[in-house]
Amino acid sequence: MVTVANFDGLIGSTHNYAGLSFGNLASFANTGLISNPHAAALQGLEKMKKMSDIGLFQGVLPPHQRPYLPMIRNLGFQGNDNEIFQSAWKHSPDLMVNFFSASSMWAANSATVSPSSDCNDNRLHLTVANMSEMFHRSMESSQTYRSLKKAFPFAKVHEALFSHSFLADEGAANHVRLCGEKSKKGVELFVYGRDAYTKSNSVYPARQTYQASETITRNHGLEILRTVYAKQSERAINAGAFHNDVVCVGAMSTLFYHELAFENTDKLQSDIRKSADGIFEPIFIEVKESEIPLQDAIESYLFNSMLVKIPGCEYLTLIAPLEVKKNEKVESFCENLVASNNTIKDIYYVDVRQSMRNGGGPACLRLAVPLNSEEKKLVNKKNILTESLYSDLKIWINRHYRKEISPNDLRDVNLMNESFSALDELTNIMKLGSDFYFFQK
Ligand code: SUG
Repeated sequence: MVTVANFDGLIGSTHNYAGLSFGNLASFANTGLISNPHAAALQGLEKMKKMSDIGLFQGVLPPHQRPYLPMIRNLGFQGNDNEIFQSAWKHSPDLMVNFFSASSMWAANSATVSPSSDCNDNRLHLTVANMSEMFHRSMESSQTYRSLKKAFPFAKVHEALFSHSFLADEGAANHVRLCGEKSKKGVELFVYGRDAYTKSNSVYPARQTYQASETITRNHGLEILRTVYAKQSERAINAGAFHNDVVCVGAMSTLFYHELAFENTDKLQSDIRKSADGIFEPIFIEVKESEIPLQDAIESYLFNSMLVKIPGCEYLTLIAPLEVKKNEKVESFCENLVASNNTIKDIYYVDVRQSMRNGGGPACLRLAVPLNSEEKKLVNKKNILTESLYSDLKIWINRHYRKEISPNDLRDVNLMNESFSALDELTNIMKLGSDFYFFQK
């Protein structure tokens, strides 16, 4: 029996609004706002707790070292930690903001995951995302690799693809796995924004290439017959759908998406039908532009809801951001959907507003990992959200996290020292191993 576990990124203590992601409208619009890392981390933790309380398997991935000293040193700044901190702020303030981003919280971008039943060696495969299109995110991959190896010691964790725009890869945010109730096999859908050989005309960056997706399918040993590629529409990218998971979500045999999400929706549907032949009947829930205009879909992040099967329920439940309720059109669409649809029959709301202001909704915050019953037992215990880890993390957040960070506060050396003391303590709470954060110093 395969269940989908969710591993959320624990939100780091330097969470701030630096407007680093061009093409991500929320990140851009909220540049310079004062952030609240304490509230952000608690919102993320409460979301995890809620998922665990409703019976889902909930995991936690630790935040990364921020500010990221190895990169500051790599750029030629010399001296002890305090000296490189001061000198990099003096000479390269625009660079420095990148090293503070708490962006590893968006675990959907940590890796692409293929369950063991889809892979030719019957092992769970994960490929760490290189995030090569965004400088502040491209430095996540080495720590993500160590983190995933630790959490899934039994799995084949692949290092990130070579970090170049040609192989730009943003992980599970551009990947959906569909399956039926009976067969173990599923269909894997890879969504890309551009072909690396063709010039892209999109105003905003297309952050996933076809070549990256294709490489992952080879490395995971997926069946060609059960693999589908689809191109994101340029219109969606230019409207602010920087990842496909901003306009599409799938679970079990259901794909729920906006009419304008893909370049060729008819082809997408027929390719999925062909790939699913003999194992399940796909269900497509397409939301028309006339029902919810793309702009409302992106502002409310409706499609960045998680679509989950709660144990004991025959149907699927949407775990939506509170922002859906703020948009009358989207909220009333959702009410009608759950009342009239046989597949998605319930909706829960979660408050992840601090993350949302940087363009990260409920689905961005988690990496979905389908696990069979044997694999569930092999997950590193310290990565599983238990009552005791939940309460330790809550105390830890209350002790270490600030309630305000303004752009200017990033220049405060105490913020670096506070962040490192917090990570030191987390090393112990999650038994990460003494070299987890500071081995590269
Ligand atoms: O990569 N925002 C993230 C949001 C990622 C959302 N993930 C998914 N859709 N799966 C990004 O654009 C903003 C950081 C800043 O501006 O400081 C940021 O990186």
